[in-house]
Amino acid sequence: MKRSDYSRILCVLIGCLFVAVMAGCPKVEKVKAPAHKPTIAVDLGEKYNTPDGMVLDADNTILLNIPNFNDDSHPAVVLRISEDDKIEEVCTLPVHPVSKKVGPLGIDVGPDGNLYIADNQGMVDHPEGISRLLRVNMKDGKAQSIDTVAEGMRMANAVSCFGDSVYVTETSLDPDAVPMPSGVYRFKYSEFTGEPVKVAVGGGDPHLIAKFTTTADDWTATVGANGLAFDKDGNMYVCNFGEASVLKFTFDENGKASAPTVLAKDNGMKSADGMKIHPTTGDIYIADFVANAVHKVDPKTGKVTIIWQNENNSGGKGGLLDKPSEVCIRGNKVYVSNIDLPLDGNEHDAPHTISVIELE
Ligand SMILES: [Ca+2]
Ligand SMILES: [Ca+2]
Repeated sequence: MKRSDYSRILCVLIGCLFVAVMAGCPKVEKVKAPAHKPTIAVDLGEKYNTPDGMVLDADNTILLNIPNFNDDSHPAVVLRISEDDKIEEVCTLPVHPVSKKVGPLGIDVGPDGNLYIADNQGMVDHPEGISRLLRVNMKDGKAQSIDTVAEGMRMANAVSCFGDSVYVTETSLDPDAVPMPSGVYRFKYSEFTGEPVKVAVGGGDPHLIAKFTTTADDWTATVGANGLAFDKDGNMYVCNFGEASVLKFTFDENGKASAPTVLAKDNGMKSADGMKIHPTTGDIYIADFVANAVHKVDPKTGKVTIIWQNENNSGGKGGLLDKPSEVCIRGNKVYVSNIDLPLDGNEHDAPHTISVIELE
């Protein structure tokens, strides 16, 4: 036998050993195949230094919130990402009269074609309960005017339009409580007739239709309800950031939410931030801020597949994830917002990017 034949046999044996070891591992499937390596979809530059919420619009463009938390000398805006990944501004968002700042996180498009945006005032050092839900009134793809339609939340975060209502996650109802409560608000569009709907701060408001708690032994204990999505059957999924879990809620015939069940927890997830449901497969995709990862969660079994993960402080170079906070699915691609907040051992650094991962 030639020396090269021995090498080949050795490689096969090592390969078999690797497969055998992996087969004995828990059900987390760690995929780092080159096909999933993220690249840069959009290099946003300093003017758009902090990206967050995204949603696919009806014309297959992506709407993207830019809160610019990391350098707010540039105003917070909504961008549109074209099908060939070019950006244009949709509108500049109005600052809050008290804080003189605006913190747009989640965004969704209503059945009226208008944009609903969570203004998280907790992120701009005003957690006392002045967070808002903004509505950007649209016509022919252009912003016409902007209204505040609801106010009184502490940490308004994700937004999801479903049926006759818009839903908003409240990431922290009481930061001092242990375990820390958070939840989901529901506003019917029919309530938005005049003055903004005012919710009572702290959790006693009837608009709060779901509530749960978060327990963790580090800073993530103060970050509860985050990503939000509905499946085709009308079930509601909510990310519990600090517990690295996905909760599922069903509704009865009167629209009352069930108690949550835990669909998935840990299993490779270190936090659960932004979330989207794949329109054809129904799989749930999650941005994991702490792990610098994107996960796929099977909605039936709760099985977690790590689509991509890289080390902390990647900088975002070449499209590597840099504290990802949101995902958005377009065709066979998952776009990822790198919010790049200076938390959890991360530095805010250029480039400021939207990454993209190609699925099979
Ligand atoms: Ca970066
Ligand atoms: Ca960074």
